[in-house]
Amino acid sequence: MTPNPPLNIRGFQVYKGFLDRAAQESLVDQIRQVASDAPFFAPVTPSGKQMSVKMTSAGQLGWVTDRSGYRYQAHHPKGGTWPEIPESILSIWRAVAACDREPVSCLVNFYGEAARMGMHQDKDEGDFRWPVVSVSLGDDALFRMGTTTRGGKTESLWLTSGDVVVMGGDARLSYHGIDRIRYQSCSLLPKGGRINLTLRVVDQGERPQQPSSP
Ligand code: MD3
Ligand code: FE
Repeated sequence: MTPNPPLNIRGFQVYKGFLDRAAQESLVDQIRQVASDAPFFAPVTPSGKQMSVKMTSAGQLGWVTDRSGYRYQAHHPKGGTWPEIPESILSIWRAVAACDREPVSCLVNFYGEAARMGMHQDKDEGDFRWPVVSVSLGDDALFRMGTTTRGGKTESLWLTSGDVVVMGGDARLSYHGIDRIRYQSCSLLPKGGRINLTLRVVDQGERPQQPSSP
């Protein structure tokens, strides 16, 4: 793993082609293993809307949403703890995150043909001093990054398989989303689609988190 220097776009560090094809394939194997222990589920927003992505997690805490709100929790919605974050995924964090903390959560988002993710901020982590690291696998995705104000100026960038993005510092609370994917643009996942991993440090203090709303 000898990365090209990152592009810096609005404070987001974008490492194009960070993972070669072999590394991507082995990550997909690891994610299949995670998903066999903690199956993908269909998240529902607090207002009752079905999200178009499917999700699961690895690590001590996973991000979930349902009618009671958004939150990190120690168990899968169907019960049981989340599997550990695979070592190969932790090593990506160590290579790019430039911080002493290890991630406690690895959210796995799966995008099928029509999936997207609306503009939002990530604010359920309790402590925003730590970066968030994102890994893209499979089909190309149109990533939109904004500012810390809803409705502010945005810039778009195609993320492709093997790209790694670090959101830290001022960019940590920026609005961002995925407008669409280019279905079957990449052969990594035989049936097409995109997987995004997001690695995060979550600090909930002593108590489990109260669910939040948008
Ligand atoms: C910018 N996921 O899970 S990853 C999410 O591709 C999420 O699945 C998208 O946004 C995806 O919350 C985008 C890029 C990303 C992740 C976290 C961020 C960008 C971010 C946190 C702060 C700012
Ligand atoms: Fe996000």
